[in-house]
Amino acid sequence: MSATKYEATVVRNTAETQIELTLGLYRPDGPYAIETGIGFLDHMIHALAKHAHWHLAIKCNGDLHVDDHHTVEDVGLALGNAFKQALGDRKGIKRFGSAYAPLDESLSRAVVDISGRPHPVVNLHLVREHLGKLSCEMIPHFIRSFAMNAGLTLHVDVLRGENDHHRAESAFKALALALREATTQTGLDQVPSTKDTLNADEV
Ligand SMILES: [Mn+2]
Repeated sequence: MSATKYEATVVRNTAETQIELTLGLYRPDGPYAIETGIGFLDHMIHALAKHAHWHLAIKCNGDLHVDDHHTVEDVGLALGNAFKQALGDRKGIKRFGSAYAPLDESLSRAVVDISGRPHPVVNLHLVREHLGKLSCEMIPHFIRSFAMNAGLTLHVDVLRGENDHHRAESAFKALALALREATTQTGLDQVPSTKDTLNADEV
C-alpha cells in the first residue's frame, strides 16, 4: 500500500492474471491509464473513475485467450481491495450515498453503504451476449467482485433503457456518483457507525 493518504497500490498476480493497480480518491483531475485488455471494460472503469473523482491506473495482463472471465473478475477484486485500503479507517466519511444517472433513454440508480458488510445486489437487465469483447454476464459480476472486496453494501439497478451500451454506462455512472457522495468528507472526526468501526475485518 502506498504511504500517500487516500491512495493505494495493489499488485495481484496469479497464473490467470497479473494486475498492477493504483487508485487515488478525491482526485477529480485523474489522471486515468486503464488497460485491462478489454476495451469496453476500460470504457466502463474510465467512466467510474471520472465521475467518482478517482485517479486510476490499471495494467492487467490476463488470460484472454481463455475468455474474459478471469480478467474481469480479478480487476474487480483488485479495485475493491484498493478502494478499501485507500479509504483507511473511514473516519469522517459520509458513509451512505445514492444517485441516479441517465444516458439518453437509459436510467440507473445506485445506493451504497460503505459498511464493511459486503452485499452487492446488481440488476442491469442487459440482453446482448457481448458489448465489444466484454461478456454482458461479466458486467454485474465485475460490480459484485468490486463490492465484495471493497466491503460495500451496494444496490445497482437499471430502471429503464433500450440500448445495452447505454444501460451499462448509466449504471457505472450512477455507481460513481453514489461512491463519490458516500466518500464525501463531513469534517467530523469520527467513524460514522454506532460500532465505532467500519472495518470489513471486524464484521
Ligand atoms: Mn459509451
